[in-house]
Amino acid sequence: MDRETLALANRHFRGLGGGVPGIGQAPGRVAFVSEPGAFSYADFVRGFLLPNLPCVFSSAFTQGWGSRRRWVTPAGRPDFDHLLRTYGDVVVPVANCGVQEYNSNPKEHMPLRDYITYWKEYIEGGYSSPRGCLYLKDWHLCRDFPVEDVFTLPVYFSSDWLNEFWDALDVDDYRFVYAGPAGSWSPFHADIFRSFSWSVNVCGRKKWLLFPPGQEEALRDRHGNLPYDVTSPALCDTHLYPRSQLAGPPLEITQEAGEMVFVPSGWHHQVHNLDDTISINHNWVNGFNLANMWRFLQQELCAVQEEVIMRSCSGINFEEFYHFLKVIAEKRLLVLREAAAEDSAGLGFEQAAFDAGRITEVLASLVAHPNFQRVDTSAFSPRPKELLQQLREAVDAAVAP
Ligand SMILES: O=C(O)CCC(=O)C(=O)O
Ligand SMILES: [Fe+2]
Repeated sequence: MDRETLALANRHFRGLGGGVPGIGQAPGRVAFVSEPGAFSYADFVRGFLLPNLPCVFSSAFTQGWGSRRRWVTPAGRPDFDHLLRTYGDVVVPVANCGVQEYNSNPKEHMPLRDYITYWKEYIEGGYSSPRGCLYLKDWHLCRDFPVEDVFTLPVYFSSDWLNEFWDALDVDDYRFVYAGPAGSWSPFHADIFRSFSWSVNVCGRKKWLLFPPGQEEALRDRHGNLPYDVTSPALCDTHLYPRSQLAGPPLEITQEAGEMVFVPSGWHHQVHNLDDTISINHNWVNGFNLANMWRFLQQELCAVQEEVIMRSCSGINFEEFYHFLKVIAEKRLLVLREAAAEDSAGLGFEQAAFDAGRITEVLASLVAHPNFQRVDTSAFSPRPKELLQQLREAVDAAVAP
């Protein structure tokens, strides 16, 4: 991050005064970025991260990726033989698109070999099977095969605290492979913790339906529940969905092979595979959407009232959120104190200053939260208020002329 972008980003968040950005008027269409050489990280911050708007990057951005070379036949179809040879024994999660379980699909686990056998039979059966339409989702390929040359992380997505945090703990990640036949789909949702996501089609095409934050409120049914399928004719039934007429149409994207979609924070979406498709999808959080994550966790707490239940709903409680902030904060403090020349994302001193500033704001709010004040922090190292103090000093020093 350069100094000018840092100043712009700081002004943006100061202007919000701790609030979360609205997006104002939703754009009529999604921007397309065609030229890697003519589009910098600063352009991405200015055009998409700060205003929280989606965009599509052309396939030129993923030209050299190992997965695009090796997982795809010359005809542009999934190379089942290669995938079988390389990953056939790996056990992968598979969702059944035909069965609704709350607003999602039940999952089972099977070796990739069995999934590919199913997939081939599904194609031979004219895209139909007595087993229904099965969709391989959320396969942690990078966790299973850390050294494979599958993709090159684009610089735009390189400030990725969720994966930085999990990598530091060596436990988990939010890096996924999806693979499924034409017709497989992901029900209407917003991403975990209001994270951003990026998604690249290794082969095949996807249709995305995207709704800006807040639009989903008009799509709730009369019980307040969000729809499972926004294309369902039931949404026209004003008795069932009293406010659906107020919702604008979704922004539509047809994502071609090799193209990369940026999904901003808190945008609800539904995704349909138009061909036999393999994609790489990551969820990521950083200084630009940290306040959205924090607001989401507080809303979850209001919804469930019990922190223990909260953990089972969103997968994280306030104590763990503190731990997440602490791990990232300490790494940024190292950069700012010049003990380390670069942060792990390689985005430099200004990025570390920006990150520390964003953590300071959210940590101050966490420390002041009554539920966090009930947590016994006496054994935490550093204590939350000490960390806050260290961050404030480092941020002040970083902006000093
Ligand atoms: O590709 C899909 O089926 C879903 C992708 C998605 O929801 C995401 O990347 O956020
Ligand atoms: Fe998603």
